Amino acid sequence: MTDEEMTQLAINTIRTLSIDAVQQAKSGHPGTPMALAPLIYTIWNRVMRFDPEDPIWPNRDRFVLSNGHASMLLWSILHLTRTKAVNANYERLGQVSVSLEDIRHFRQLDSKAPGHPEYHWVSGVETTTGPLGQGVATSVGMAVAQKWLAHRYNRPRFNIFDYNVYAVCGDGCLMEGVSSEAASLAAHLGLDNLCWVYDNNHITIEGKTRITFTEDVEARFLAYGWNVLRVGNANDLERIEQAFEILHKTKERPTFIVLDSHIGYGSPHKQDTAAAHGEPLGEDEVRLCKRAYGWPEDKTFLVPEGVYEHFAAGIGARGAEARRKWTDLFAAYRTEYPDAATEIELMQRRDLPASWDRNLPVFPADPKGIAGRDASGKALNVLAQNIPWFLGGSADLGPSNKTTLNYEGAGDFQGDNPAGKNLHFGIREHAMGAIVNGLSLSKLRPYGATFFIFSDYARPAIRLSALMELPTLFIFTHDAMGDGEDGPTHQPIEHLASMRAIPNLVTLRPGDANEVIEAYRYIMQLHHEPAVLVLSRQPLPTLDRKKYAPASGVARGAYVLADTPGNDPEVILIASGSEVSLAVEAHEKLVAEGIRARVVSMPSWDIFEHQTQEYRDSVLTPDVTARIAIEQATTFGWERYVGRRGCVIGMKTFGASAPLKELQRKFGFEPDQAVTVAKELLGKAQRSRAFAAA
Ligand SMILES: Cc1ncc(C[n+]2csc(CCOP(=O)(O)OP(=O)(O)O)c2C)c(N)n1
Ligand SMILES: [Mg+2]
Repeated sequence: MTDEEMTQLAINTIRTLSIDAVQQAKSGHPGTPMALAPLIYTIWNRVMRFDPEDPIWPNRDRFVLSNGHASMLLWSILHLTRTKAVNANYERLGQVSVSLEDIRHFRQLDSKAPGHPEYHWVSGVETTTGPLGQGVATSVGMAVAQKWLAHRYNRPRFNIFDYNVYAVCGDGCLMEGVSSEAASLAAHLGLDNLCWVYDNNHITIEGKTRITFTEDVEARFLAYGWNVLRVGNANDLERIEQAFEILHKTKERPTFIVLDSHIGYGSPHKQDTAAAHGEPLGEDEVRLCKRAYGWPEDKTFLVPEGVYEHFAAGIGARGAEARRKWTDLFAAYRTEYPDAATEIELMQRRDLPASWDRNLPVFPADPKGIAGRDASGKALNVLAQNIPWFLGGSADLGPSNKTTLNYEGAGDFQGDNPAGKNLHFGIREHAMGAIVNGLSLSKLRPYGATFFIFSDYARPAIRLSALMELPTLFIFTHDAMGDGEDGPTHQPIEHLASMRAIPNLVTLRPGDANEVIEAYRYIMQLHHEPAVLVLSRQPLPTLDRKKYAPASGVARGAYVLADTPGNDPEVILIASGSEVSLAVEAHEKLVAEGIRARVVSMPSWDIFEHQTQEYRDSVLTPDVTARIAIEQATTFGWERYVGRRGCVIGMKTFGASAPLKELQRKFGFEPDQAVTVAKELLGKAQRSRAFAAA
């Protein structure tokens, strides 16, 4: 067999595995794998530096399949390259990541060939994709990370980090706003290590793109500042390879390759139609396709002789050699630069440097206090100096979010200053979320920030962070009505509930400056969960921790902050954030009137839910049914803690534009209100309007 014939056989193996898997599963997307098999073949077998033996080798090229519905491309190539599996502790397991059995069980429970690419479930998947646009946007974070890592760790003769990032996307990805945000920033930053290949097939689910997508995509990317190339035939391997050669020579601009393709290539009845997109071809059409490829029509899941060996001789040999060279290089690097080498190794395991939390401030009691965002700013500036690879920024609200790192030498990340630790995302919250994910997938410790209200604009990426089990951090300030005059467009209501509803996401709303610090202490030690930190704009009294319980209780999600002498409450006030000091004030008043009140500070439902039943019962004593939750957010969900006989002082409407004090009065966020409700619950007062409203 000639080389060319072998290549064609390998490409058709990708195609037919994809076709057979979708047919077997009776669901999935065959058309795009059929069209893009030559592209995937070229990237993997001829271009990428990736060692299937070690899919987490730090200097590997990254591959992102942003059009995640074409997942069979990834399962096929991971299988054919015999990429090995690693576990969540980054240990290599020796077995293959995706077996032929997995592919036979495409989209079935427990198969390592799920519907869409899932990071953390399948080794070799660099990021979870499926929500269109996320993959390409995330790839920008990966490219930023490479630039930052190269600048920090490379030395003369030691190119420890010099990898590229390849992302493949379709019409859908480029219609989504998030990709535009990310593309704009990628060009601004001059990310010449980044390449997006656009599968220009003129088809989406509803039919031809002419019904909805008629802009000049190339001109758009040129205008952003990308280097735009076009390959007019998706089956032309030489041209595809040539385009990547140009990418490698291009400086200071990312590269965008428009690849004209035919969805369902080879299918006599479905090629170039939306029918090839989202359903199995059908038995008869499958046979016709195989005939067109010169494939045995009655064979399924066939990997012809020589195909595994062909990939082993291509990406296998090239990747092994590249990794071997790098491993030797790194050994020499370790001798010359032991500290830098140690940092790189810590980072790979998501560990922190020794004494990462030294100099974290402790705030003295202060009735005037300090804003959550200000305490956070102090913590960030300490942590970023202790942890070199802890970095981040805001979507143009740094001065408001107090997320700017302003210590000497922190610097701004720009194309000409890849050392900078302050990332400027611009007003691009959604891309910020995805880029933060990309940075984290590259093992940096990143944070992104904006007003809590605009978490809506980043939510899809935050959700993926949680799904991927990434230890990212999202800092959201202006957490409630503190910025009163801005009015209801800026006042979060349902946002806490919405964050709390995302599985595996740790949401924290600390009640004073020391709780903010403890929140950071908790967050920084996470390995597999993202965190959302919800902070006040306005000063919150710093509680006297000699009088009240220590802020270290934050690590348990909720804790008894103030209690009755015998730890024997008749009413429990539960609060988070700015309402904690309100609850404490109410507590003082109740105690003065002889009512046995307890205050529970509850910065995090998520953390609390993970405590033992015994601990939870010690905080929320089961037989105390007089419970009041106080939170400047939707009442939605608080029933679980106050029970049927409790009461929630919260929001059931949008807010309003007015000074904070007036809003607090209007919506009942005042200590006297809490006192009244407590008495009502205990049957010690007349039923009031407030109680009826709550
Ligand atoms: C954010 C988002 N919206 C909608 C979908 C559902 N969806 C999956 S594929 C697809 C069409 C994508 O068209 P294109 O990217 O051109 O892919 P092709 O059919 O050409 O492979 C849609 C709407 C999705 N996965 N993500
Ligand atoms: Mg398309």
